[in-house]
Amino acid sequence: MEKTFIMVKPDGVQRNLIGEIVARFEKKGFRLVGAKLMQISTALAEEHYGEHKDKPFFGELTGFITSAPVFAMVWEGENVIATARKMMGATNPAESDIGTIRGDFGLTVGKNVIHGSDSPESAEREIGLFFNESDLLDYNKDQNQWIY
Ligand code: IDP
Repeated sequence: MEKTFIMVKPDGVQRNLIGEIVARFEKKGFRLVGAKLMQISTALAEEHYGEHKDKPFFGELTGFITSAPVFAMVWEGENVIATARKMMGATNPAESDIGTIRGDFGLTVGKNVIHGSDSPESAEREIGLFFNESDLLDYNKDQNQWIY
């Protein structure tokens, strides 16, 4: 089953949105397989956002993501990578549809509440950066028989 890396960014944690965001993924039918509240180091931030290292906002982005705790998660389910991106909404909250997480809770691209992997390759890389294999649990959820 497909897995993706989802992170409530510092603004989402400070604004008490962890529960709201977890609830949306739970209610959709996805299964939480790992989670932790953590403070990201500069080295991890620079590696995670490595594809943006030449962008003018790279310093702002890594500075922001290391400024306060984040809530890192791994979610599993059919088509979870693409579906989570739809649930998050467009990168810039000004363009995110209402009903999406960024559309409902964000106003600016720098503080857009949530991160989610954008491809299977990113998901594998990001899960590996933030979690050990042993942090991820495989357990039965009886509700799955009513979802699949
Ligand atoms: P994504 O988070 O939707 O995948 P990316 O293009 O990978 O979007 O950008 C990573 C993050 O960088 C965004 O979520 C956003 O917070 C931040 N970002 C993107 N563009 C800008 C910008 O122009 N100024 C400040 N931050 C930006």
